[in-house]
Amino acid sequence: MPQILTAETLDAYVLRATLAAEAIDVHTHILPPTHGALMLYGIDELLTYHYLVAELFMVLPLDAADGDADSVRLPGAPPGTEEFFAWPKERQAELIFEELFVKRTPLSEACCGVVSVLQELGLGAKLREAAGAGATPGARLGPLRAWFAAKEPAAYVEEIFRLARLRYAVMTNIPFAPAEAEHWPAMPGGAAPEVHARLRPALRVDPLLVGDWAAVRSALGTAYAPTVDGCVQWVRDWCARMQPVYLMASTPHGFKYEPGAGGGGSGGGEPTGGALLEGVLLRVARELKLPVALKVGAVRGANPAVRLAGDAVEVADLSFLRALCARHRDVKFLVTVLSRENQHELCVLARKFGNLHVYGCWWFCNNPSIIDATTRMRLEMLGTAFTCQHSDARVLEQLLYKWKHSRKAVAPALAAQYRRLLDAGWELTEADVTRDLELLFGGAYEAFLAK
Ligand code: FIX
Ligand code: ZN
Repeated sequence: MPQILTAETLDAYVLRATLAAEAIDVHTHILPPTHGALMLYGIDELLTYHYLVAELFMVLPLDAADGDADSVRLPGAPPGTEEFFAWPKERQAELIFEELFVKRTPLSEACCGVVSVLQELGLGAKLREAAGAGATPGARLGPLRAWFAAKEPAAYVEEIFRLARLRYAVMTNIPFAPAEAEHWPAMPGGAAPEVHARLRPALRVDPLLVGDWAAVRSALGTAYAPTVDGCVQWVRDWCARMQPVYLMASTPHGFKYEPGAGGGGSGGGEPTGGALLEGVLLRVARELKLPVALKVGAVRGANPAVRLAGDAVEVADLSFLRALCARHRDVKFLVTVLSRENQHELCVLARKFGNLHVYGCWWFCNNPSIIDATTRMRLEMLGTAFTCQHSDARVLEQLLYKWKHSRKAVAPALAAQYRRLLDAGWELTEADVTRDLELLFGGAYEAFLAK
């Protein structure tokens, strides 16, 4: 007998089912244990997440060294940005903990995330001790550090994925970063490396979308011709080596797309941005039937002094996306936007183009209030034909809080939409909810990939 949901049982059931549903994380920055120190985990990595670095520099006094070369810093004064980044990670983490968790209540979503993670791992008491009056600043984090240090990385990945109720996560693999590239076997001829079973590769190729020929040229090295064709071969080889699930790039701010520029660059001069986009990225995507995942709306380096924490957001002009989807109907685009103002237009475009799939609430949109509003709108406009969330986790344990907080934000939005359906006269079963959650938490993404 199907279990029929009523107005009375709906909310509690949807919350329970959403918290329990297994999800696919379609975009993270987690790297496998085989990448050694590039796999980030533990208390120091959690505390030095760039979201928290941004919050630290909001509360520290202005950095005189940034603006006035003649000023002298007093001994014991808080560090400027340069000095801070020169410190060992442990010292950076201690300052962030002192400023954001001891001197202040850790209220923001990113601070609250650290608290959630430690609670999920059964470390709540150790956290309270660390933040308590009895602990001295330099020694606060010692017991927490010791707990994480005892973990064996590969088994720990498995443990976290089970706790977060994730099937697998897609990584961000950047062949332009030498420290990452060296972990993949030499090609041609190198066998594909064993990647942890919970992680799948994605080939990140921002310079091709940005038209950054200098970066592409240096990645080609001496083994590839510095031409569009050489570049195509380089991307093909990386795909053979990595077996990515998609190609990914984020657009530069103010991005424009000029259709038809793909033919240039094969002759003498430097390939143009259009040639790298159409003649390389879209060409390889089409040839290997790989989707292109786009991230739209970041303004990189708005404050370069704080490094990764210095990126900002813009309301993007999405006319480029309309043109891309219309012109390249045989290429599939997975798209997320950073500005909440772009979310509505993105939904409309997804309704127009079967080659466009919307995924996740990215970064500055990955806050419960925005997830709630965005998910409600997407459910109304797209039904279950979208992927409601990705974590963007950089540190392994962030999977715990990002998914827990997202599930709690998605459940009421979903229940509200079901309530409308009940009011309209539909009979809803528990099995319907299970099927819908499967789609929203990764099934619709996999169906899009298989299209
Ligand atoms: O471009 C990206 O993949 C972004 O997610 C990152 O650049 C960003 O630093 C980040 O970690 C956001 O969550
Ligand atoms: Zn990301």
